Amino acid sequence: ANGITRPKGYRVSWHYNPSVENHHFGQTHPMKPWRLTLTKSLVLSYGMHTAMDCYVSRPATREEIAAFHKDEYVDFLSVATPQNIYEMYPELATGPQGFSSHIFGVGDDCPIFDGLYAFCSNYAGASIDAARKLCNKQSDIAINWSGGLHHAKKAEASGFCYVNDIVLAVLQLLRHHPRVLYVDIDVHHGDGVEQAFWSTDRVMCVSFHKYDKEVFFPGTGPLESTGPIHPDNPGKNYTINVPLSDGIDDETYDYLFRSVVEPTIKTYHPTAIVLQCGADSLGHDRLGCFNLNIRGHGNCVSFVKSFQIPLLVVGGGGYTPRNVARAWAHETSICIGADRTLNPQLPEYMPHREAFRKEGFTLFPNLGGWRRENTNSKQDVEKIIRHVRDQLAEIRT
Ligand code: TV7
Ligand code: CA
Ligand code: ZN
Repeated sequence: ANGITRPKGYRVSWHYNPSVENHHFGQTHPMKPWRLTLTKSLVLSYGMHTAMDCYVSRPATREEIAAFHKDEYVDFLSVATPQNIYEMYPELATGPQGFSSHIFGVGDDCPIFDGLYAFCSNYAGASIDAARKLCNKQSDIAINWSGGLHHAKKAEASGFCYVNDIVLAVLQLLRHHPRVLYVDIDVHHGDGVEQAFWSTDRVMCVSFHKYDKEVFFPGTGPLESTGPIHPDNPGKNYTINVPLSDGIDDETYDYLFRSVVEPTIKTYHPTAIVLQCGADSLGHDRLGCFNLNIRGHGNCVSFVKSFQIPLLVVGGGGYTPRNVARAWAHETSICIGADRTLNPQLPEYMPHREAFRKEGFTLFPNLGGWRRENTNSKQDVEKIIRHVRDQLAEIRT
């Protein structure tokens, strides 16, 4: 009745364990698992689940997490609780306001909350499951909106990320795929993934992000950061960074995204792609500073999908929950080829409909123009495109 049908000629799978919704970083912390509840509400109310293979993902095992993370760090995550953490590390109690400690990165950004390990193993398990579906060719596009936590390091939590599900999924893909392309449209730099694959040519990392060294988190990802410098290192030139400033609009972002991603795919010939869809690059995000609309953000998904290469789609940041849900529901519809079928008016009857009242129950509120202007000049954009073109010329085989 809602006109949603399975896509013709390809398969999409959705990987999710609703237990991730039961975890909370803290009252004032910007990361709200509620955005995943709202996303699910929209996806199900639009009937999009009927067009996908839906899996309740299993938690990642200790061994799976240890494929990237250091054993001591996995041990720490699996035993730390809000009750025992100060007994184990009294130093933590004396930390300054707004701190991140040297104890595996724990602090205000990455608090120890109840059920932390269950939360981590569940979002990571969903990304690994999704990667396996692509490897065994049961899916052409696999989606995990609870994943995309791109800052986590081998033995350190960072920027709301504890376990790097993207790195774990890429390692799974590398078992079957010679070359994996990683594309990251979160407003923050994808530093954890970049660092993990810095010295290999089997993964090419491309991140678009706000860059303002020492001011905007995490402070890495300038245009010149393109991999190791040593000529013998295979990773040289296999990292692409697209540093941006405040207020970038749909048109500029779309032009840049196409101008960077198309030549990258045509040069690198990835056999699988991972797309991190952090929704903090939307206008009106609580932490972000860009001006993108839901459609502008979604155009990146449409463009990557158009290459018809096995695709893993993950979430990431996004701090205005109702808009995160709008974006990821719209992007789910793009994945199943139903974006022209969906009614832009939200379903009449759906759980949590009230959460969308402010912008008037539409999937596409106007999110542009809240930061008065786009501070990325035509010259800045052209400089980036030239730099990427020259960089790709170095690796053309
Ligand atoms: C992928 N920005 C993650 C993005 C991670 C950003 C940061 C906060 C923040 C944390 C809070 C909080 C906050 C209103 C915003 C240098 C600091 C400054 C902690 C207060 N309110 C992703 C991480 C970033 C925590 N961190 O890419 C508890 O903002 O800038 C920083 C570091 C030190 C720590 N303090 C912030 O989107 C998922 N944190 C309120 C309560
Ligand atoms: Ca990014
Ligand atoms: Zn982010």
